[in-house]
Amino acid sequence: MITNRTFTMLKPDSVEKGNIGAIMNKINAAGFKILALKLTKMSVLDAENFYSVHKERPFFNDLVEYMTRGPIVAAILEKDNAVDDFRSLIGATNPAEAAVGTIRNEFADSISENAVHGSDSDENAKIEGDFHFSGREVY
Ligand code: FUP
Repeated sequence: MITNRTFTMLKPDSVEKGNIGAIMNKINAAGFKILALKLTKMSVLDAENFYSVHKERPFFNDLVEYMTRGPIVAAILEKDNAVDDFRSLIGATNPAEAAVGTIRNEFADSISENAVHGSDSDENAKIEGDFHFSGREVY
């Protein structure tokens, strides 16, 4: 099991607001190495699959619409303790509860449009990275 990689998406609101560079700077400054990176757009089917764990939740349709309304930046990141350290860097799901200095505190407007995704386990980091990148896109 890979334990030093995580997967992130800079979500459509981050791209729309011109925050790609500022967020990537924080990721670099926190010591993450970029192993894979691209601007891409999720289809409705992609988003429904990616967030299938939430399919019974009341916010599911809004989440799929949000995640498919424009391009995202997808990346695989490497660092010791990557999954936990990256979730600390992005902060709580609800930006109103995200600690000062975290990415969601700085760049997210609401729980439904919260700027970035970070994998919640090593297993999901691998699944999510494989979902977005082929082997030849990972360095
Ligand atoms: P996180 O692991 O912090 O990305 O959060 P979750 O997996 O719990 O949620 C995934 C996405 O669902 C969030 F990024 C935004 C959306 N969501 C809502 O819109 N409302 C909620 O109450 C919870 C999550």
